[in-house]
Amino acid sequence: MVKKYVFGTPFETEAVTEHMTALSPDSGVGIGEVSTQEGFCLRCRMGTLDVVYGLGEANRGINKRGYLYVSDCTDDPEHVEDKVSLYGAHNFIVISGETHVGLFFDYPAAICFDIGYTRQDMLTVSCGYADLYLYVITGDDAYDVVKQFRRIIGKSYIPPRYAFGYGQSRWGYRTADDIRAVVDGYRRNHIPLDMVYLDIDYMQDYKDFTVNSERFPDFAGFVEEMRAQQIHLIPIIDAGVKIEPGYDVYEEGVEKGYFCKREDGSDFVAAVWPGWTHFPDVLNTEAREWFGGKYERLISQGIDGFWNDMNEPAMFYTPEGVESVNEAVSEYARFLEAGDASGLYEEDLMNTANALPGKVRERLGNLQNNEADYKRFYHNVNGRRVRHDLVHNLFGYNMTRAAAEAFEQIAPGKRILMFSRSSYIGMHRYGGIWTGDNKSWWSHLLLNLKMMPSLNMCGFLYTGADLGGFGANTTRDLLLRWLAFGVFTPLMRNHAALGTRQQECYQFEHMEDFSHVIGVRYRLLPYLYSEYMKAAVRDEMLFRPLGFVYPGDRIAVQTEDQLMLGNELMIAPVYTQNADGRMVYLPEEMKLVKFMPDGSLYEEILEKGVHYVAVALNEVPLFIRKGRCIPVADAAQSVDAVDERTIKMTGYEGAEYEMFAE
Ligand code: MIG
Repeated sequence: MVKKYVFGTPFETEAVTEHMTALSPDSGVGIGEVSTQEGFCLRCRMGTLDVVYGLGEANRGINKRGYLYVSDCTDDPEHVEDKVSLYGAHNFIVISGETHVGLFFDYPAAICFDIGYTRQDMLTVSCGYADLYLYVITGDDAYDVVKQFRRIIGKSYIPPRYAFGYGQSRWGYRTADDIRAVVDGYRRNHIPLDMVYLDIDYMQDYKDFTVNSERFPDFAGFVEEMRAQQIHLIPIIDAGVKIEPGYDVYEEGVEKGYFCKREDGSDFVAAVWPGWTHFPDVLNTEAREWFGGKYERLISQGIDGFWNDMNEPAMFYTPEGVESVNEAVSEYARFLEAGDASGLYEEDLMNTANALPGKVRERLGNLQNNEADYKRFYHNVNGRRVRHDLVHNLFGYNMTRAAAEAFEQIAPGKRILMFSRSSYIGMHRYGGIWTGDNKSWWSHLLLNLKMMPSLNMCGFLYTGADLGGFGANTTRDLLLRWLAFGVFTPLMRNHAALGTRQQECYQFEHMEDFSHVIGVRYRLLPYLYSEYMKAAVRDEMLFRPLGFVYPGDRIAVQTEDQLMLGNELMIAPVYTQNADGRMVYLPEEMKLVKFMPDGSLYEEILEKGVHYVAVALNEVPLFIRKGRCIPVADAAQSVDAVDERTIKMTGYEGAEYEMFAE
């Protein structure tokens, strides 16, 4: 059962699509205690064995207990263990123990989930303003609660079929020839490939919807040339629109008043990749329609997929921020000249030889993504002016929605690939997400695994991480192990940052290992696609924690490094270096299937319990549930080339598989 409570005057985020009558919270919300004295605060006690699921794209475990998390979309590439905010804001949790209760806080500003951090047995959810909708969902078990939640937030986005292939990306591909070399490296070595991503360097001076004509002399022709090789090019779109007289997107936006504004009504300015930019006011219906319409420029040149970046929105600095650094510099100059220490920090007086005075250093350090800057601009929401920080978590959502709504006009009924960095629940209807700037760390492979079910709970099905790791230098074994997990994630993309070690599969020795591991993705495509479609159409999860399927099994409930995938499989990837296998827990008898490098399948039935499963670097293991089977095709070089006639059922004798019929 779902109950909707209203506090104060909430902002209508349109996260929930189902119309429901809002109840007054005067006699409680059925769980914990709510206070609206200073902002909003819900406190409730957790049982010792309760598990708390949810929060979508968040740090740490599948069970979120024991730490705190702040939904406050942030461009921060250092996803270390104590980071509390990443790029998304997914305010849905399920407290699961003797009872099972879901809570969705539909609130678009920063909100803190203290899940047993301050006190181990206490859940405290708090935010600055008591203006929100709170949805309280009760169900028979955790999965039942999730399904009810999914039902009220609308159907998940479905990408085109080709987007289930493997993609290569790198920040640093500049020219058509760079891209040709990548495609050639893959095709020549028979490593499957369906997509190559264009990062910011394809644009003319980082201007959205433009293409650098020196680097891509005939862009439409190049898109076609790639399509002839079964490759889709996926360009990036950034949130900031470059300020440049003569650039029509900039000029139109200014003229029509479609950019975010300062308090005095002038267009807000922030520096991002193009230099000074304005942000399109994607919370304004007309501006959203206008900005979305611009994607047509690339679609008309044959493009059928995009990724939206920097849409927290990220800022390097603002004129106001730079000014505040200058002020601190002047204060210090005054002190040096006249000995006036009034504006200085104590530490500066103690050590005037310090390279940078305290305040200068502090302000310089705060230039990027500064809290004060997020209070300096406003949105026009149906004629009402709304300060950005109050709706901060909705920007990426609405930028992506702008594109998706426009696609309906530009190419009605056509599926276009679309995924975003920043997001809020509701955006799952318009696109997928990738989980941002991870690192080439083994711990981030495990983090990738843990995030998948949490994201699915919040409706995000088309998701994945930068395989191999974005920042830092990858290693051959890390990339292979990460790919052996990535073959299961709907978005399967290898992406790396500028300046890092080359990370395309053909850069490493024994490329046949890569071609085999990625080939498994294509062998599993009939299963993965069919299960994805079922999950999307039936409001189900593609990845489930083991505890969702085996709720009575305490070990399953605590398993954080294995997942159920679709209805028939369990996966248990290797995520540590120098391992030739791993311990796997089987909550019931299952059939281990290993995709061997020679194309054969190794099959063995394993009893319920703990097993050490040997997995070489070039093998991909999975576990078929007792009495089930899955369709497996022959490997192929692209999604189009997967031959359905080669499908064979693999698993338990006599089992049947329900293939999703479109
Ligand atoms: O400030 O476009 O997360 O995937 O390669 C960095 C360059 C901007 C951040 C994205 C990353 C992308 C990078 N972008």
